[in-house]
Amino acid sequence: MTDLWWKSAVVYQIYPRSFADADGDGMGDLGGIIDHLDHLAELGVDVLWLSPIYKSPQDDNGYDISDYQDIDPLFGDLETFDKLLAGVHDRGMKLIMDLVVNHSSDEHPWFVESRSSKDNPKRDWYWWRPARPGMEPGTPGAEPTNWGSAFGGPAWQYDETTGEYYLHLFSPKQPDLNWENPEVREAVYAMMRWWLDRGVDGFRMDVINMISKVLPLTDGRATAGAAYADGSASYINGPRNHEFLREMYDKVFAGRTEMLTVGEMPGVTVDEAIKFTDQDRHEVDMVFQFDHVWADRGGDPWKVIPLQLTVLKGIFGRWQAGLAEVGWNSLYWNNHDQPRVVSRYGDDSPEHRVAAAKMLGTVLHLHRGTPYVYQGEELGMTNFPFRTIADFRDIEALGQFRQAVELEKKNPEDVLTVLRARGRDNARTPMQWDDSPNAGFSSGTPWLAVNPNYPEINAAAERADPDSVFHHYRKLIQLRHEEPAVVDGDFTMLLPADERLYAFTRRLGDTELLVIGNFSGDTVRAEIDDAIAWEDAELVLTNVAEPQGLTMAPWQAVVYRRTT
Ligand code: TEU
Repeated sequence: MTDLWWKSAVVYQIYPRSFADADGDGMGDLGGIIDHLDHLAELGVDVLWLSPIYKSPQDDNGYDISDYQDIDPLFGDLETFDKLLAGVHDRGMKLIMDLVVNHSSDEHPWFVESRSSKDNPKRDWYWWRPARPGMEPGTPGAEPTNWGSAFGGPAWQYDETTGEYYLHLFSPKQPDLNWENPEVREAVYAMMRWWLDRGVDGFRMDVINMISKVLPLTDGRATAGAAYADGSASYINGPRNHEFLREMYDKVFAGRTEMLTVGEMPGVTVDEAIKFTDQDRHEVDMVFQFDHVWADRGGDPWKVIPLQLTVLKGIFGRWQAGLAEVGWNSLYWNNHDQPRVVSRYGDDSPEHRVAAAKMLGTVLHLHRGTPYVYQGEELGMTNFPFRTIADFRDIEALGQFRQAVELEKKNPEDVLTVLRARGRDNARTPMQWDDSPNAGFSSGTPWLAVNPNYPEINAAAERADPDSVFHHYRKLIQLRHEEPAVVDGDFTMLLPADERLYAFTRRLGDTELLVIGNFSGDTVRAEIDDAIAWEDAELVLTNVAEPQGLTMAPWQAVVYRRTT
C-alpha cells in the first residue's frame, strides 16, 4: 500500500478566473494566486486544486482545452506557473491540476485534424457518426442518437466538411475524445507525465466516469415534455471505465509517491465508488459523488425542492458506511458548479449566516473523508442576487434557459427561479478580499459582477475577527491535523429521523467524538442516549458564545470529545 497522506489533508479549490486579478484586466490570473498564497497557508490547507488554466477558447471557462501543455495568456505563462508551484511547495502545500480529457476544445489541433477528412489519421480520435439511417444529414432529428447535451441542445453537432456528426456531451466546442483509441490514451498519459515531471502533485479528473461509452451508441429513453433524451446509460460508468483508470495509473502514477487523484463522477454509485477507490485496484484515490448536491432536485429539473434533512443524512450515511472498510470519501459542499452552501442548505440572512456557514463546515469536515473547501466558502460567501437571464454568464445557464423556454415552452420565471437557486455563476462571482472597490479582486471591470455584500463579507475583515467563519474553518482544518479520530475514526449516524438535527459520533480506540449540527432556526434539544454524560465531556468546538450543552441554538454546531 502506498502512503495515504491525503486522509488527513484538506484541499482548497481555486477557480482562477474569479480568485484574484493581478494585471487589472478583470479576470483572475496566476499572479493573483501568487499574491494570496499566504491567505491559504494561514487557513492551513494542505493541497490546492486549480480549475483549468490551460490554453482555451474559454467557451466553458477553460473546461474546453486547445493546448494541454500551455497556459492561457489570460492567466499567465509557464514561467509564472513554475513560480506559483514553487510558492505552493515553499509553504508546505501541494498543487493538483484539473484534468479535462473526456473532451478537448474543438480548436485543439487534434480535433482540427480529425474534422478535416474521413481518412485523416486522427479521425478516430473523436466520435464521428453518420446521420440516422434514412434521414437527411443536418436536418432536425437526423442526429445519430436522440441524446441531449448537458448545456442544452442535442449531443451531436453536424459538420459540413465531411457530412458527419461528432459527439459532444457538453458544448459543441467540447468534442468527446474517443478513449477506445489507444493513441488517444497514450497522448493523454504522456501529457499527464509531463505535468508531474514539472512538479505537480496530482489531478482532479473532470467527468472521468464518462470516458468509456457503451457500444454501439444507441438512443436513450425519452421523457415527456423534454426536447432530448437522457443518454447517460450509454456513458456513465461505461464498461471500460475501470480498465482505463487502471491503465492510467500504471502508465502515469506507478512509482510516484505523495500523489493525489480524485475523479469527478456524476451519477457514480456507492458500489462503483468502492471499486474506483480500492487502493489495491490502483484506479483513483477518491471520487466526487453527486448524491448530496442533487438532494434538492426531484424529477422536474425546473423545480427546487426544499432540503429534507433526513434525505441528506440518508445519503451521507450510505456513503460513510459504504466506504468504511475499502475506499475513501471526498467531502464537499461547494465547487465551481454548485451554488453557495450557506444559501442552499443553510440560512444566508444577516441574522444566521455566520452560524449557519460554520455549522455546515463543521458537519462536513467531521465526516470520514477528505474535505474540499471552495474559494470563498471559508468566508461564508453567499449566492448572488441574479435578476434576469442577462445577469448570467455561464454557458450551462444560458443553454439550458434557451432549451427550456424556447423548445420546451417552460415558464421563464420558473426557469429563472431554479437558475437563481442552483446556477453555477453563484459560485463564480469574484472572491471577496476586502471592502475596497470590486472587493479587492480587480482594479479593472470584473468579468462577472461582485456580490454586493462584499463590504460585510470579505477576507480582510474575517482574518481580523477571531469569531469569523474564516477562523472557524481554520480550526476545523487544525482539528483534522491534530485529532486522529477525525481522520480514521469510524462513523455512526444518530437521530436519523430528525428533520432539524444532524448528529453522529466518530470513534477511534478509546477516543469518541460527538458532532451535532442544527439545520434549523429553532432551539432544539438533542435527545441522544447519554446526553447528560456528553454534556460533561470536553467541548472541542462550537459556534455560539454561550453553549447550553446539548440544547442547540439556531444553526449551532458542537463537537465534543471524550475518552472511554
Ligand atoms: O462538470 C460535470 C458535470 O456533471 C456538470 O454538468 C455539473 O453536474 C453541472 O454543471 C452542475 O450544474 C464538469 C466541470 O466541473 C464543469 O465545470 C464542466 O462544465 C463540465 O465538467 C464539462 O467539462
